[in-house]
Amino acid sequence: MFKEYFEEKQGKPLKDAATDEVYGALLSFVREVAAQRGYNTGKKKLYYISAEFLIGKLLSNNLINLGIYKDVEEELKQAGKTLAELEDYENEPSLGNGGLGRLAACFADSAATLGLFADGIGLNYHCGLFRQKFKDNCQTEEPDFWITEDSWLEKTDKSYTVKFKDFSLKSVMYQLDVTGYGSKSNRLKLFDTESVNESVIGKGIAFDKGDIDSNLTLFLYPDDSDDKGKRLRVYQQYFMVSCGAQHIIEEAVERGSTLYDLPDYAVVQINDTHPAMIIPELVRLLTEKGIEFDKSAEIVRKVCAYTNHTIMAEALEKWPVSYIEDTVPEIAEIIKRLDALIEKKGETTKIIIDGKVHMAHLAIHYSFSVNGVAALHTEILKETELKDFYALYPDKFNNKTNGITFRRWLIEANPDLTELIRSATGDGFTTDSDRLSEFAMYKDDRGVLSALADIKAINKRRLCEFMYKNRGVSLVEDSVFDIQAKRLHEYKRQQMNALYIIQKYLEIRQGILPKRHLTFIFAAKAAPSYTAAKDIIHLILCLSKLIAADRTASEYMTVTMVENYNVTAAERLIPACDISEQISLASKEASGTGNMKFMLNGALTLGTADGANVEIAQLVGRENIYIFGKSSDEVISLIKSGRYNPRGIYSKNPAIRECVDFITNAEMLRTGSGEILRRLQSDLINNDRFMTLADFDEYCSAKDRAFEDYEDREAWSRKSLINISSAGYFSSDRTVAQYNRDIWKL
Ligand code: 26Q
Repeated sequence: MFKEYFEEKQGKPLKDAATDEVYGALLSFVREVAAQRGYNTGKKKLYYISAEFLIGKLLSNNLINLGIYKDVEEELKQAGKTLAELEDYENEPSLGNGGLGRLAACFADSAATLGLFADGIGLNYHCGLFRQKFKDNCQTEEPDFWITEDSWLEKTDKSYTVKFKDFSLKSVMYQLDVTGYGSKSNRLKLFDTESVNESVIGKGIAFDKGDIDSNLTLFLYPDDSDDKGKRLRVYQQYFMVSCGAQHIIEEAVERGSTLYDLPDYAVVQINDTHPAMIIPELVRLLTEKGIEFDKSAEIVRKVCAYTNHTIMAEALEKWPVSYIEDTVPEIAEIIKRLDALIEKKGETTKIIIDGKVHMAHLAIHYSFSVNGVAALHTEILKETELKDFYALYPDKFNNKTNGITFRRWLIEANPDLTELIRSATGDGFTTDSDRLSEFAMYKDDRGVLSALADIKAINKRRLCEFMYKNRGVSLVEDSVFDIQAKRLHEYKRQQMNALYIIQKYLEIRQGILPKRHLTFIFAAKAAPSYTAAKDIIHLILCLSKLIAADRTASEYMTVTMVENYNVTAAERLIPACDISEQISLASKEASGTGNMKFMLNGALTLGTADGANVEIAQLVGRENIYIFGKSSDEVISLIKSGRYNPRGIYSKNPAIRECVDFITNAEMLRTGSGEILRRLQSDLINNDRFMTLADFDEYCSAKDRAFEDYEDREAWSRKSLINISSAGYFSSDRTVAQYNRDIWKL
């Protein structure tokens, strides 16, 4: 079908066409197929509002969801072309930082697949998150201009005026189709400004943060630790929620709402606090339509639901009232009135405390649902972080354990594994993830177990090719692949993994050799202003270089780091992984979703009892996972006691001391920057906020045990198979169905 479409449209044979021509035509073809399928409709609509949608490349995903992947692949092949070259040609949209943005993308896929009437609402960042480059063993940042002429984005004629204190901006609404797997589509609506101007970008990702007209939709705020640009973030947030709220009200009225009955027409899921200003903005718009203030607040509370993704105090947004006053004074006034309206249980549950607006407090008071993203996380919220709110509103709190879409993370990323499962159990698991459990029947089938090992080997080879292109490094295919891929953050403890590598290296130099070559792969971006995170990247890159230069050691181990980790890289890394590193300090990782992707692709988890790791462990059983380290209860009380003393551990434990000292030895100082390495080392000894040294011994034994177990190849394949067959629970179809059943009620 595509061949005919192409030749009619372009007036030339498909086989003579250049990549950009084929890509452009395939894009319009897919759009038309999606449009023919139609869009979900209904009375009540979900608006999933999020500052991030980390959607990944869309070509293959859409072809799979529309059921035309194989046909198009075949037609291209006949014309001497491959889908792979078109995939390479496509740019990856750069609209998210990490887990929270990727979750929004998985939910969009699942909502469409389940036939739910739902839009995503967000911003159209022109350069999105920065592109990461390594220079002198350090991260540098460049703008990522991802939007090209042929793009999935479609410009609409919808436009809203957003009024700030001293000026107004006109918005432009772009949209893209969110295809469902064998179902109708929904839309992702991304707002942009008319006045955005890419030429204001200077060196690297520098730009004038005050020039709101031209910069509002240039970049996705890249971190949760940068002080500069906070005001810009407030402008971005208000612009997003104002466009979103105007659009929601307009659509509800079109569908017949009187606005008094808005909760029958719209439900707004607020993805973390970044869009929480939609609450006062909706109140503002309702009062503008003549509904009295208290009534408006009551309506809004019945429309909004809030998801919390973190308990890290520094990531909980608190804006000085003055920032909001300087940006949109009217919204500051409304927030004050909303604060005055609530029934308070003392100081801690106020919205404005010491001149700062606690966005989470605003979201909790004016939502009908508050959810955490994994069982442990929700319990911690109720018992510690949001205790006073839980006492006030016990019925609002609920858990929705995260999930991932199997279309992208299994069918697209791992076609060979998909085929194996399909041939063993039939097709059912693609739409009913629970049926993945049927694959467990083959846990003692030697043919299936060895097929599974072969598939892992094929995926490793593909990753080797990718890494050669990405970094120019040659990896050893017949090696254990140990991977830590996630944003760089101290609490995620990439530094603990690095310390283990130092320990292994020292062992090898003493002649204690591993049974097989070990490959340690990192993939992570650090927020540009997050010094400690960048220091850890420097440590990893220095180790990588030092070990590669050591003739003997490099026969037994390789350390490498992916440059510019993104969804595309994840799709290569995850299917090739043997050991999935999920080693955050217990209680700090709300859920994690990478952990689920690795599990689904047959990796074994080496992790702490944190986030969704706890649920993974329950599902696979102790013998199929490597759990180590302090429990979240132990961590929480140790933090409370103020008694954690890393220097004590460092002085008493010679093995740990040797590894920590290594960081600044002569060979490291020859490889890297003394200033950075000393700073990092001193932080580990004197501060170690995330208790790396406390968990280090247990981490090393668990990891050594995993490497040893790997040598029983059949037993390892069995563990791998059990991980895959237990992953059905982590389908985002399940998560989204639960959101709908308990919260959205569409
Ligand atoms: C906050 C204030 C100012 C500027 C930026 C931010 C900011 C930006 C992004 C704060 C947080 C984020 C991103 C958070 C995130 O990705 N959280 C992850 O969400 C996943 C999905 O629920 C979880 O699986 C992860 O555990 C959680 O870390």
